[in-house]
Amino acid sequence: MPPTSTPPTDTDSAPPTDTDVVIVGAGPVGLLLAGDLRTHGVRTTVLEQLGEPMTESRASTLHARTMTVFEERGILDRLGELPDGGRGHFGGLPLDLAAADPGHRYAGQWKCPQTRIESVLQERALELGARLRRGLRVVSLADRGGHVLVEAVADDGGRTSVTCAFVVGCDGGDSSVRRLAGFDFEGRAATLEMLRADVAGIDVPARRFERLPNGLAVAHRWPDGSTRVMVHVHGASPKERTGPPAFEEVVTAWAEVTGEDIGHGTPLWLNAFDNTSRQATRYRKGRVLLAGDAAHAQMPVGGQALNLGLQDAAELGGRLAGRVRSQDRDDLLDGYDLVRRPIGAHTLDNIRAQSLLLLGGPEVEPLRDVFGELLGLGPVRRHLARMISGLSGSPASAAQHPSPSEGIPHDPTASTDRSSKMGRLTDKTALVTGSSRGIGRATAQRLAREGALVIVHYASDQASADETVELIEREGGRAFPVRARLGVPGDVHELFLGVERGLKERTGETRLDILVNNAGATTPAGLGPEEVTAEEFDRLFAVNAKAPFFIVQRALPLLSDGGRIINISSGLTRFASPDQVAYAMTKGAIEQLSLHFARHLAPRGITVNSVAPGITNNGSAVFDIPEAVEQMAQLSAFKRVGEAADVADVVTFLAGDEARWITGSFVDASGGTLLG
Ligand code: NAP
Ligand code: P7Q
Repeated sequence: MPPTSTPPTDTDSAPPTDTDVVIVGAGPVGLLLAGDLRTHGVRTTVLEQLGEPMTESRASTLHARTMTVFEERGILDRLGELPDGGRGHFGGLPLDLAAADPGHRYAGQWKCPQTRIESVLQERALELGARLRRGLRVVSLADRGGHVLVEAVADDGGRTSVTCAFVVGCDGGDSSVRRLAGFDFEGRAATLEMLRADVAGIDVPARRFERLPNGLAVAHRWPDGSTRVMVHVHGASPKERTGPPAFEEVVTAWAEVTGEDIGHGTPLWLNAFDNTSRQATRYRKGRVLLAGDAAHAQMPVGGQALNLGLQDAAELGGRLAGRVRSQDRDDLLDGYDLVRRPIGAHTLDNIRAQSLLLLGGPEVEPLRDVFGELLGLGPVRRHLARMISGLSGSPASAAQHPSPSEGIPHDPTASTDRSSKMGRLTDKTALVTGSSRGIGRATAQRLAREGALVIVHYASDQASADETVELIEREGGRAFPVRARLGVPGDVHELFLGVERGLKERTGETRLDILVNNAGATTPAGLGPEEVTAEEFDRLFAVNAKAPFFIVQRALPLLSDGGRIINISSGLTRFASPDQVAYAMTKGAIEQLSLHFARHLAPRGITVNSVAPGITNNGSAVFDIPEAVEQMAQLSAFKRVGEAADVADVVTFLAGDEARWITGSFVDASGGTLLG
């Protein structure tokens, strides 16, 4: 009988198990997870079908987020210096992955053969006390209410059984765990096939995704002198296969596409892969979980499959450990599905798009031309590079840049669990002005992650506001956009028409719990104090000072007792920068708003505070220029520019119950820029 999703019935009297967690599959994903579980003291057994570690290196690229995951666990030290993987690509079109975040210490991509990753992860897992049993093929799983009985068959036919509290399938695209537990695996069957081989004794020109009239060819010389060739003949559909392709097939396809004969070479490794795109409809079924390729099948392009899988494991370890410790924390496991499945789905979409660009025939050329043009635009490059690097504004990638608060990011069992359905702000409503991008967007995302229904206010950039809402919804959060240009007559009225209508539709009332005055206008660059006109001065005050005052005034009847007002100021109220004098004056004004309203609203338990960021990456073009970023970074005591998330975390703290005793305060969130 497959395990079911009925609530666990284990109690203190449940029978003792052989181990807490059985991981099926000793690939990179299973081994990373095994090590992580051991750091939390979870008894962990890994069952692997192969008697010996794999000798072939399917994947070899590590992305920025994975590098951070490895660094946090000391795995990078074990791997030693890794070569820079150079520029990346999107569907074969050049894309510098460093564009994701030039300030990130692991911006770009890094090379390490999968065999090396596996051996280091295995060494770590074993040192930490995981048990690894090789040569065992799992043949049945049975939920015995409170524990799972796992049965496996050895190469010699002998049977072994292990009882455990949880099973994690890290057993790849052809996962037995997925099949035995009855997970649905939905998506699209393959339509196109590619052949790969490592071949010794051939000398062909190096090729990076060379599109030729008959197909696509890639050739890359390994340090040992052998050559990795990859070839797709336009339209070649997947064959029924029971094993790897014959070398002759590769030779024929290579000749058809490049006109070159590699038949005299010696094949060292042969492999066929296709553009299958499938994902488990859930990542957890009762006591069985899936991670890596077991949870999602995709074309291996640009190393995304490996990185996605490793990031699944990184998210799961702390959660599963928390659940093993506390029977009432099923929410931790639900959170794993909630966080990782949308990221998987999004990655699969992007891989499908890439496979069309890469493997399509001449008919995709116009699309490639347009894509090539788009990739010339900084924000497009950054968007795609962030997605591939695992640095999109998603919960699992919250550690975009190691920030002080993320010292132990893989222990999500603390009360601040980011994706727990019962967040700290569940049932709260929040208005974040100017949340179409930058600090406002990051704040909206974090408040929503804590359970708040967020009003995403913006002035004109509807597409970006919609994207903020979409990012929130993709993580299971709730949000809606409201448009209102601030600093013009009728602005606050327009804003609250949208706010009240939206709240009424969704909650049946117009109660507002949290107000973040974030929208702000700045002085255009190059406008010195002598050049500021009366109009410019008035505009800055209208948006940055007058509008927040009247927003607070208008919000008073809606604000709940115990509510929160957070005004975004700037470190420039304490740091002299003459070009920004008028802007800084407006921020001085908003700090006064906090001080005096704090006193006024204290009887209602409403706190009012100012948060002052320093230079913060809000996605504007200047943050695409590494030299500029480097220079700006020097102002902070931590020698980096702030990330929007750095500020959003501070705002989210002030929005919570934990900050009830702070009011009328100025909070410096500038990474020590004011320390001198
Ligand atoms: P940003 O990326 O420039 O985004 C500004 C946001 O405010 C957008 O959502 C924009 O909406 C909205 N907005 C601008 N003018 C508006 C107007 N007249 N009416 C309504 N909405 C308007 O912002 P940011 O850099 O994240 O800054 C957010 C806050 O932090 C601001 O108060 C800023 O002064 C402060 N701050 C920023 C930094 C920094 O280095 N980034 C440093 C210290 C303080 P649309 O997209 O629809 O136009
Ligand atoms: O210099 C800032 C700064 C800036 C700018 O860079 C120009 C921009 C982005 O158009 C507006 C802006 C807003 C700011 O709040 C700051 C800022 O807070 C700051 C800057 C330089 C040194 C220290 C700072 O805060 C401590």
